[in-house]
Amino acid sequence: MNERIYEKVFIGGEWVVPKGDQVLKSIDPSTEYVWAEIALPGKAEVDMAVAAARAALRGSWSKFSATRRGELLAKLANLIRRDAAVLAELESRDNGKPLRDTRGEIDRAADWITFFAGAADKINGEQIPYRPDALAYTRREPIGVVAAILPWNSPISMYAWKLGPALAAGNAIIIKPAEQTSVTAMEIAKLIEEAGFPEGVVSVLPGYGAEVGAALAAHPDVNKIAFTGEHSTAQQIMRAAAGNLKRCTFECGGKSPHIIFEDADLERALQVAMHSAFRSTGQSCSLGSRLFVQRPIYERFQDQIAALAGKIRVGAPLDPATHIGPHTSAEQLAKTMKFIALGQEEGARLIAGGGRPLGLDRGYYVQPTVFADVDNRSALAQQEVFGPVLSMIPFDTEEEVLAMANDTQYGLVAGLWTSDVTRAHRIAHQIEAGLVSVNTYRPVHFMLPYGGYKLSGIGRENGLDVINHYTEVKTVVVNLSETPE
Ligand code: TXE
Repeated sequence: MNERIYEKVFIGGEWVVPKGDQVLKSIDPSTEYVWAEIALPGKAEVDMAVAAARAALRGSWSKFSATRRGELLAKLANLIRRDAAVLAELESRDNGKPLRDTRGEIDRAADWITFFAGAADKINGEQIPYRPDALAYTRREPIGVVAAILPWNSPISMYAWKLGPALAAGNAIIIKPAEQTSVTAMEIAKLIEEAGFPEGVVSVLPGYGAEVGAALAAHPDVNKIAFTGEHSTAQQIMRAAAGNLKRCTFECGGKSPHIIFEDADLERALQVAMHSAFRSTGQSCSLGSRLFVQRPIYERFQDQIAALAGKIRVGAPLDPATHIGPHTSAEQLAKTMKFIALGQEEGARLIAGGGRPLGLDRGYYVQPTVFADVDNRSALAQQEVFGPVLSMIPFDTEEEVLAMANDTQYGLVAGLWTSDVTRAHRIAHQIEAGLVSVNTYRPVHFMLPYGGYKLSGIGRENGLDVINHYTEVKTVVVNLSETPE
């Protein structure tokens, strides 16, 4: 029996029964049973949400002061904190992440929204010394209707990353959660209603990418798409968005290099390398999935990684002892198993995992898997697995590892461990990635701009930088002389 049924979706401040009679079935990845059903909106509901967003932008929302917008966001953040325990449990059921991870993710999502609540009334234009007899200044105006198309791997984080800056800057937003994980999006819609945002400022449209997502991407009255997902989907969205030249920001995954030099603090590097390879069952865009280790310490490191990988507890998301849960979907599990087979065909040496864990008969589980001696040009090292599969690659010199690290179509995150500060900066400057960390890995934070080079995306999220992607700059020039030109 389904435990959660949502018959209505949140559009224009109201709960609306979609015109079609289709439902979205959400599977609990630890049991493989459908556990939630959500009514599916279609083209009619997309039009309705866009019209409501436009009306809000013309009406009540445009009259809100920036400070008041911030207050509403802060209220929403507090409601998320209030309901964090329930939201975490729902997310663990829907997505498969262990409770301790979803709990942390929800707290962070509230912090993210709080940060942008504070930013709302600090979005300034500038005065420009254009001419002595003129006043020139810029205004940062909202772009308009934003459609946020979300992935399934970190549903609540991605919700917050997009909603926070969009509303702080005075836009209206339509959220389309991923079809695999829409339950918490529906729950947060209730909190948006409770916070008291004016109708139309936020609508939540669950649905399939090819239908609801594509309709939003092509809609002539949507002004911006904020997307996280696969780069080939971003390319489709870009084509669909070309009609009215929508502003687009994309965050599209990676194959990030994690580099350990022999002069590093090896104990810390080892712990962090493990965590960065297997967190979220490997379903994270920022994994340190290519682990480059300098030759003199390579063998020792390899043995330690293999031993630690074998100790990771794979299990049910709601079990507090679980380190990593199942994949979120059967498709993702199949993709991981395909890459494990491919790695072996390509001649990489399997040193840990490689199969399904014993004793877990149902659920999309897989063992944390480590391959050693991986060829950086192989498919295993070049393509995003999005599963708990680590590729270890030895190197001798700084030049060699830098060339290999940059030899990828992606460029999201990079990490390096060394005690040589000059080398650290030298590499950080040459690496083609949007976020480089030294002696830590992936410091993702609301204050720090985040996004990719190359196929990892366009634009940045987080930090005050992201506000540029949610505003249009308007230049105003006022002639102050008596003789207008
Ligand atoms: O992604 P999709 P999928 C990578 C990861 C994963 C792979 C496939 O490697 O294995 O992508 O995942 C919506 N128009 N990442 O297939 O399809 C879709 O409904 C508009 C990395 O799930 O890109 C969902 O809401 N929207 C990533 C969202 O796009 C469309 C996180 C993402 O789904 C659409 C997720 C269309 N034509 C996957 N087609 C990261 N960067 O963290 C789909 N969608």
